[in-house]
Amino acid sequence: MTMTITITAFEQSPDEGQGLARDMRVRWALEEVGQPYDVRLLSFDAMKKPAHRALHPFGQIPTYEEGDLVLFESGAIVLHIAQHYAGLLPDDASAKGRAIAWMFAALNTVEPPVVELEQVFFLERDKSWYEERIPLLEDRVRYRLDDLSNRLGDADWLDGAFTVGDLMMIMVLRRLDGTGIVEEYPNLSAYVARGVARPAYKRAFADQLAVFNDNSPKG
Ligand code: GTB
Repeated sequence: MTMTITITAFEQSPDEGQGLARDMRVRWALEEVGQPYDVRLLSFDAMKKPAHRALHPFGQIPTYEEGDLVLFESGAIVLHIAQHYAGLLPDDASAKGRAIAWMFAALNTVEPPVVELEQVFFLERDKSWYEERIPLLEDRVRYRLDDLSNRLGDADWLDGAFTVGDLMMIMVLRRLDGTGIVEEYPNLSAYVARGVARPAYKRAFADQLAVFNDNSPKG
């Protein structure tokens, strides 16, 4: 018997529907494996209330509920989906291990400098060090993307067929939208374009955009 899957997302995402909040990676994974899901939308206030903190110790989105199972952390959620439903991991045990390694590489090796850049960009613009710090942080991102680009080469995906590793890496690279950095690497730019052209991505993106349009102050 299939159990209903419920995830949480922002009622009003600060990214205005650009699909940069971390529910997008969970939505995309669920679309890839063809699992329907419900979404519980949360205000910033509700995210910090005990009812939500019981599901997520840090009072954040996304969370994932499926029967008795409650998960937080987008990486853990996407890995759970990939391990329990076909479509995001290869059958071969070694290839599966490598796909999971790429997922962790996206989260632990590539995303941290991307998030650091993003945070300075959004939160420290008025600081005296801003102009000096941004190029340093951009170079830290390039340091990772140089290697990622070299490894990808002219392949379509990181290791054979599309996997959860590509899904997570593409979501992390998308966080650089607007900086022009990914565009410095034509193969990474094409890689992201291939990811976002996938029908599952498009469905997930449209669903999170609809939330923003339905809940935006002017909408
Ligand atoms: N490590 C956790 C995970 O991967 O699940 C991080 C979860 C997280 O950062 N959640 C954010 C959140 O709940 C939303 S996604 N923030 C509220 C809080 O901490 O109080 C991060 C995010 C937010 C907004 C944009 N944006 O507007 O572009 C992009 C990403």
